[in-house]
Amino acid sequence: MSTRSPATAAPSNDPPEQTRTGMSKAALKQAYIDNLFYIQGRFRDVASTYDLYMAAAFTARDRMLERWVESAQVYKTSHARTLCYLSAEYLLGPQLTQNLVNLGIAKVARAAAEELSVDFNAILEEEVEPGLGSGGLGRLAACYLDSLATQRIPAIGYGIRYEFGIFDQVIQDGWQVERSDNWLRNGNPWELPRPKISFAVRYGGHTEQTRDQEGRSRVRWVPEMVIKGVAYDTPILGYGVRNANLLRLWKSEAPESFDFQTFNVGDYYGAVHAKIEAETISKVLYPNDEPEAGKELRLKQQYFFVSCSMQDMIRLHRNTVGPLETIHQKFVVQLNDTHPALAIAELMRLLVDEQAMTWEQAWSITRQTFCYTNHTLLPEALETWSLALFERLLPRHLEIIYAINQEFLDQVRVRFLGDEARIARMSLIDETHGRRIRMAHLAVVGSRAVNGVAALHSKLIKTTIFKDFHELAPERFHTVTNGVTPRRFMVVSNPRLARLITATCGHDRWIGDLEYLRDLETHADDPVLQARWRQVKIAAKRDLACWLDHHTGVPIDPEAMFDIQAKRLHEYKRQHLKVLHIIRLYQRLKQDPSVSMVPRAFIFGGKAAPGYVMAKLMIKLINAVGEVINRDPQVNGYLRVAFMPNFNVKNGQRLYPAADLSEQISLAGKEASGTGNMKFSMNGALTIGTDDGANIEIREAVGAENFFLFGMTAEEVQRKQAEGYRPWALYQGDAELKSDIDLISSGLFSHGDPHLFRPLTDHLIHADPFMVLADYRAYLECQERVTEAYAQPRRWDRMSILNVARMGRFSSDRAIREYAERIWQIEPVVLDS
Ligand code: B1H
Repeated sequence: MSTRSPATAAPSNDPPEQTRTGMSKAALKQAYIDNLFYIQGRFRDVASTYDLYMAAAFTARDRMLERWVESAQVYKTSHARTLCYLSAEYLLGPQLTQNLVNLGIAKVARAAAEELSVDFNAILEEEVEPGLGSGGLGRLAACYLDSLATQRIPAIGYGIRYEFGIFDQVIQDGWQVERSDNWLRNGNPWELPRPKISFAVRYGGHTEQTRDQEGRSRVRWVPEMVIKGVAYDTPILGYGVRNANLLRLWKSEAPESFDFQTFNVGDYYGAVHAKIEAETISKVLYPNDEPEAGKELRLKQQYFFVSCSMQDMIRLHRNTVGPLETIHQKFVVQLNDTHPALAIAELMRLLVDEQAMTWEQAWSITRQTFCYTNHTLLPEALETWSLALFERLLPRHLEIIYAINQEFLDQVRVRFLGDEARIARMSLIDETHGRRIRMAHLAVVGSRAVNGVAALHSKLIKTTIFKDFHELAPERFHTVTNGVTPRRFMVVSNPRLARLITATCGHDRWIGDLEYLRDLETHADDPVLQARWRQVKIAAKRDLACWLDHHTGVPIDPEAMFDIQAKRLHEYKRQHLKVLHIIRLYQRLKQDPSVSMVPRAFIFGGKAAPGYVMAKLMIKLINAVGEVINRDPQVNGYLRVAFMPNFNVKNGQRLYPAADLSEQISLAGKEASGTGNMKFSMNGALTIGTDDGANIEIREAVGAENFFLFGMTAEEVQRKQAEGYRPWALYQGDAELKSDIDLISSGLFSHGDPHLFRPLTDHLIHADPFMVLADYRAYLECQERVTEAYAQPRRWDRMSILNVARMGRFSSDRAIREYAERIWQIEPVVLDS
């Protein structure tokens, strides 16, 4: 193609009015050329790969907008409820392939591009993913957006348009180094700025008592600072349906480009400073596990997006339905953890102060509007805000929270006469650690439904952090086990497997209803399928090995067992337990070079919070052990260790299809659900895992004989901790364990420096809060069973096929249907045609 005018594709067979968004190959080619020309201002000969990517993205987007407008029109006239999903994080991942799959044109679009001599894989590599989340919680929100649209639930996802998402991780000398993620630098073709949809957000100042015209007392908030939130919309398509929903992210701006009043009195620099301060609010995502750092800005962020979202919800209600008294019938708000829990106080403020509603009516509406999902029991992740900071930033909201608390505690007093200890435990204000606001208590008190994210987790919240609340109102507690979208984590990331499943089942209905994977079950022993299954796996392993070699310099034999642990680095997830296993195998080989072993490639991926010193040391340890093992010809025929840098959605999509073994080894009771466990298993990896989170339900679903379970149960953990856990005794009592830890302390992995890993080894021996030592022996024994099974390929293949066949339950479609039916009471809205 060597053209200067855009109109060069072959004539289209679509009717003329359809050419812009036609789905035929000819229409796609024409649209592609047009977009390259009219949007990028380029013709083929001078177009960069990035221009080609943008043209492809706009070609997809045009088709998405058509569905989106249609959905908006139908939703507006239907009386269906709308779900507002409030989340501080959305880890969307690359958009192009996902959108083509959901449009149903993945194949034809690729063919169209190739006929134009465009290397489709190269343009996919060009895409920068929006990393607007830090881990499972953010990715869950993205899976739920996909499934909400697919299940035809009218929904708006609300969040923050961070200018910098989760940092990019590079590994230097074995250490994690953070690089800022400037994902917007080349523009974002998927979003539509909505400068006219903007709201004022206020901070600071004080409140005043006033009276309205009827003489009723009112509160007026006189803020110190006012900024503006502007909407940026991203359309979200469903799969196999015409429904499209909306992700609306807020960007903070100064109300005017300059504060002219200040400017006129001569404080030009002050005015510019105020503008910068406003823009700072949506500037950067905070990685979690960051103790205390940047707290004030984080609270500002939370209030910022929650205030814009609640104002927008009221505006939408006004535009469509009308009387504010019915807003809870039109909208349900789901809080993704406590990060948006301020929305409860904000809706109260808007209704009472700005809409002049009575407190009683406003509270009744608010209580019927919100639902809250808890994602963690870890004490350090349970959000609290210092009262002093809160009062300084949000004085009116503090008054509202006090009023909610007083009314709530009065009820508790009546129910549990004289139980003052209970009052103190349940209060929204924690008086034990210098006065702090407990966001989880606000979320529970202000919601009509509270849920955990897996069966065990939901049971634990009822018996630990929310025990008192459960006693007060047990009917409000629910469980919805997490799920992940098979579109992204099977169809997009593992097309070979998707094709094989479709060919074996004789249909592709499983993509829209994952229970249909059951059709694979009867073929689990079929040697022909098993051989193909193995080919698909080895091809994915080859792809990953090639990528890892290129990016880490570690050569890996695709025939080795790929044993993968990919998730955030955290002590409770116990990457160091995995390292102890590797060191054990290493020592076994060194002590007896004639010993034969199933070759294994240990592959890790994951980011550590920048301020989490121990997690960063764990990354260094993995790389240090890898360096010694990979270099040693005596062992490197059997063992390899690689650390995939920058584990994000895109890189995750390279890992899941290639895994033979999935490591889900958190201390029982600590991982609320886990979702990586589901992604691996859907791609045919077998799981070695503890009795924790969704592992338990995965094991039930796939069958105990197809799952490698080890370690203590959550109850045993609790008992052991109550009895007094003594890691030192375990260390002294197990010679192999001792020698594995001692090898780390010896300096072998740190060029002779015995101090480098001391903080880690000392902590294990003397404190070991996540009981690595207690599960060490059981883990090693279980790994023996893994090795034994892997040595029998037909048995392994059968187990792998059955894992996939029985994963239907872990589709996010099922999770969303449960939310819609049991918690939200929202009906699907079917679009014609
Ligand atoms: C999960 C978080 C989280 N639980 C604080 N909690 C954050 C906490 O930025 N922060 O301050 C961010 C995230 N993330 C995860 O949620 C659980 O650990 C997983 O077990 C679970 O699968 C996932 C989704 O429910």
